[in-house]
Amino acid sequence: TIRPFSEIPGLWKNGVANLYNFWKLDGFKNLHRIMLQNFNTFGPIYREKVGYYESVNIINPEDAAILFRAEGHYPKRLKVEAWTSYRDYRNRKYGVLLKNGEDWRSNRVILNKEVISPKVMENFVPLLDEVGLDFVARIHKKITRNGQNKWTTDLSQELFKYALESVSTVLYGERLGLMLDYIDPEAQHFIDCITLMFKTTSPMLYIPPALLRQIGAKVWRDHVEAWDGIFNQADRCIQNIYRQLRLEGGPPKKYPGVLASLLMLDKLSIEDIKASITELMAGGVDTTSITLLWTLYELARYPNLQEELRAEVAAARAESQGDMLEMLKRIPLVKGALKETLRLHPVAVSLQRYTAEDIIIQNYHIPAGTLVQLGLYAMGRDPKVFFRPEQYQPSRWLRTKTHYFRSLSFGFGPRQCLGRRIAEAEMQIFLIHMLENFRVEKQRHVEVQSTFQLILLPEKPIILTLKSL
Ligand code: HEM
Ligand code: 2DC
Repeated sequence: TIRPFSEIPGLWKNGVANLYNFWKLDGFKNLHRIMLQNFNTFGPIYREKVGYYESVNIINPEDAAILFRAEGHYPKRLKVEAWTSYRDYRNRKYGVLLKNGEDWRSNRVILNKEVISPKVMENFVPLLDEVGLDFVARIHKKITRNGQNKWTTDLSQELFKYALESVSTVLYGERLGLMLDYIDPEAQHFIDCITLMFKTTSPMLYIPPALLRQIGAKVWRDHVEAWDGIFNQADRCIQNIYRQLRLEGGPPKKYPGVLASLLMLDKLSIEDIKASITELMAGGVDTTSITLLWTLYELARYPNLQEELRAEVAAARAESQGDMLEMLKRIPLVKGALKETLRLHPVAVSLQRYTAEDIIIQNYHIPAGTLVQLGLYAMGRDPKVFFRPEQYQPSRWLRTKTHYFRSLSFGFGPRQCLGRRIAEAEMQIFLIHMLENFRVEKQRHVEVQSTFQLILLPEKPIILTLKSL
């Protein structure tokens, strides 16, 4: 017999009391650990209400399959009110990230062609390869200056710059120059604004931004300042390309970037294009850079694996005579490493959908319109889902059986990450160049945990040593 919705275990009766307990557990930073613990307490499904945020949580791949089958034609994830409130407050349009319904779909279909179709990857790869080469050249210079044939550092700032340079070169078809010694202070400010924007979002998942705005709370003010900085910088970049396009007139000789392609295509309004380009630029920094940092950390922990990856890259280089597009087809273990990093250190703690129809999960009835969350972080560490989950083992992804609703780091279906292909290519190219040039080491016995700042970040700096090969 099917059990009713009201019998799902969990704490969902008193949102305010739960928010208080959540706050006492420092829940704003520990969401991933709290979710893991809730699955341990309640089993593979639980209901929860914290503040005004109400959801049903699941962890099994089979249940994820049921959820995504019921996502409907206009999949909708949790509305991040802090982000929509800012746009409403400043009278700015929503981009693809925040739109819903038909408006989302029609924008997304056009963006898909310019951002994640295989056809455009041919244009992106050479641009990204150039940034990768400049990055390793920059590290070589740092090592030389250091004078000891090695450089020990927290790479996160360098990686933020690599990520912003990569996504910008693809969006605008030109370089920002962030791999140089003296960078535009505006670009650095943009990077800082993104971090602040993420950090100030998490409390507002539980406390309505409208309320925080009324009482003039600092989080809200900081959040507005952060988005203002993001939009100002993106506006400058967009204006610049728009002006160039006006001056040039005729069709460009080389690939002009996503923005110019969208402008020439003339299928989306300029305001819609600006909104989504801004989101792509902002979404393209902390996500890939932190994933790369975690990957280097794992490779430093497993030196033998690092050598195995290096050998794969060397063979791929030889077979493809340096053609990067070809090379990317010959590095399954490098791809497995990135999947493995995202399994243990996902950017998104959870995936969410509002169900479009009634479904049954774990024998409970779940009515249409319910917010259901798949605990990605918890799933990645569940021994029932992954054999020896604590081990970093890229080769597990070489078996197809591993994949059934388990490889979900970028989300699923038509609403999955729009930046996915850019992110994957950018990260693969980065690892290729790093493995070809440096050995990565770390101090022993240093374990780094995650902290939740809307996305999951390392809770303390990751210090690595890079040695020239
Ligand atoms: C959405 C993960 C990098 C732009 C998402 C979602 C996830 C995700 C889980 C939600 C998908 C869903 O609900 O099914 C990641 C990870 C990244 C990454 C793990 C890198 C390691 C990027 C990059 C960009 C980007 C580089 C921009 C170039 C976006 C956008 C959306 C999105 C615009 C919203 C798409 C929509 O609502 O239609 N991402 N992301 N992401 N991501 Fe990413
Ligand atoms: C955070 O409980 C935890 O890709 C919440 O590039 C549920 C939730 C909702 C939406 C998720 C968010 C979590 C994590 C960060 C995500 C976001 C959707 C898109 C965003 C996953 C899981 C991200 C990082 C985008 C951000 C682009 C933006 C800054 C312009």
